[in-house]
Amino acid sequence: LSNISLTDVIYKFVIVNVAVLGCGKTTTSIILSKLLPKCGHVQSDNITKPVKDKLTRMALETLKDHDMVIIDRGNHLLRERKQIFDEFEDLYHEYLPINTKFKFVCLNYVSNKHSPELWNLTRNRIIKRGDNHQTIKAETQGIKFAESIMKGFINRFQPVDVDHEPDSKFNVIIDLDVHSNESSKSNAVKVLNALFEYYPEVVSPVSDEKVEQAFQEALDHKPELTIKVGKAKAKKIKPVYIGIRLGDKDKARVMDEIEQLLARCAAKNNHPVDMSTWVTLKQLGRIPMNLHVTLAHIASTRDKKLGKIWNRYINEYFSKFIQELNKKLPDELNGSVQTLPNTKAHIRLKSLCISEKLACVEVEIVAIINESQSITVESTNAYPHITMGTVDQTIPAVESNLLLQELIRHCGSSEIAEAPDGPAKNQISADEENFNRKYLYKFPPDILFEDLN
Ligand code: DGI
Repeated sequence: LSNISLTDVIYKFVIVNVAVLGCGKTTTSIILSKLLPKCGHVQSDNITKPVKDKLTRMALETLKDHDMVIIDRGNHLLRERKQIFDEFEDLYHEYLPINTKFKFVCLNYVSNKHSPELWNLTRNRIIKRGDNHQTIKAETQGIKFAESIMKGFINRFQPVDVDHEPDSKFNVIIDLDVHSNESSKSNAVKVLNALFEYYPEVVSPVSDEKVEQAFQEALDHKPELTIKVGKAKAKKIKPVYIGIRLGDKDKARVMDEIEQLLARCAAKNNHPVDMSTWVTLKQLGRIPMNLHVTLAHIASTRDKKLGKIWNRYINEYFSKFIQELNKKLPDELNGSVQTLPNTKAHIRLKSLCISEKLACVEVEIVAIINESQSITVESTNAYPHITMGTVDQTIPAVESNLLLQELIRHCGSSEIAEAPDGPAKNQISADEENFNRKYLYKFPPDILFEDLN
C-alpha cells in the first residue's frame, strides 16, 4: 500500500437511486447508460432470489470495465443505502484494485412522499406499464394489487437525510422531480448537468437530440427477465385468533356484573375484597375497547393437541369464510377483525379472577351455533376467559391463563370454590405469601350472554 501515491488513486462512480415505484428509475437509468459511454446499469429487478449481496457484486463486476455504474433499485430504506456503502467497502477488493476509491452519487427522486402529483403520476405509469415488468404485473395481478405494493413502498419510504449516516456518505446528492409527463427525460438532463459540473473530467455535455433519442428508446424498453406470477398469487391472509366478541353493550354489562359482584362480596365483609387492580384498570383506561373470549390462537399450533383445535376452526369450520377473505387484498385485512357470517355464540360468566397484574373473567362457552354445520365447542385455552385488562403494557393478556390456572388449580376446580358469590376460600389460606393478592370471585350461575359474534 505504501507504494501507492495519491495520484495512483482510481476513482469509480456509483450512482444510487432513492425512489418509490414508477418514479422512472429504470427509464432514467437506461437514458443515462445510453448517453454516458462508460456508465453501466445494474438492476435489482433482474436478480432472482436469494438476493444477498448480488446487486453490489454485479455493480463491482460492471466497474471492472466501466467508470460508472447505476444501481437501479428503489433504496427507499436507510438500511438499503447503508447496505450499499457497507458492501462496497467489504467487497470491492475482490473485484477492483486496492487503490480504487468511490464517489457515491445519490439520485433523490422523492421530495415529498405524500404529494398527490407523485401518486397520480406514478400510479398511472404502473397501470399503463401493465405486465411489462419483471415482478409487478399490474395487468395480471390487478390494479388494486399493484396499488397496495406501491403504497407499501411510499409508507415505508425514508427520505434522504444528508446530516446523518448513511446518507451523509453520499458525495453528491442530485434532487430530481417527478411532476411532469416527461420527468425521466428532464431528470436525466439534470443528472448529466450535475455530473458535468462536479466531475467535468469524466462527463461531457450531450446534445438535446441525443437525449430525446435515448428517452424514446428507454420508453420502448422491455425487461429481459420475467418472473412468472399467478393472479394475485401474493400473500395469503393468516388469521391470528378465532374468538367470541362482546359488543359495546355486552362490555358495559360485563363491567356492571363485575361491579355488582365486588360490591356484594365487600358487603359480606367476611372475605377481603381487593378493588385496587379493578380500579386501576378503569382509571388508566386499560380495559380493552373490544372484549373477547379466545377460542383458538395461532400460538397454540406449537402444541400438537391444541394445534388440532386450531386446525378444526381454520381448516374445517371456517375454511370457506377464510377462502372468501383471501379474495380481498391482504393489506385491507391486515390487523382487522372479521365477523363470521351466520355464526353466534352463547357464553356464561363463571368467575372473576384478579391479581395485582390483571383481571379476567372465566367463562363457560355454552354453544356455538352455525346455520349450516354443527360446531363442537372447544378452546385452545384450558380456561376460556375474557381478559378485562392488565395494569401495564408490559404484562401480556396471555398471562390471564397463568392466573386462571393457578387460582383454579389451587381450588381444585373452579366449580367447587367455597363461597358461591364470595372469594374462593383457598385463595387466602395456606400459601398467604403467594396468594393473598390473587382472588377468585364466583358469579351467580345465571349470567348469560347470548348471540355474540
Ligand atoms: O419503477 P421505476 O423503475 O421507477 O419506473 P420505470 O422507469 O419502470 O417507469 C414506469 C413506467 O413509466 C414505464 O412503463 C415507463 C414509464 N415512464 C417512465 N418515465 C416516463 C415514463 N412515461 C412517460 N410518458 N414519461 C416519462 O418520463
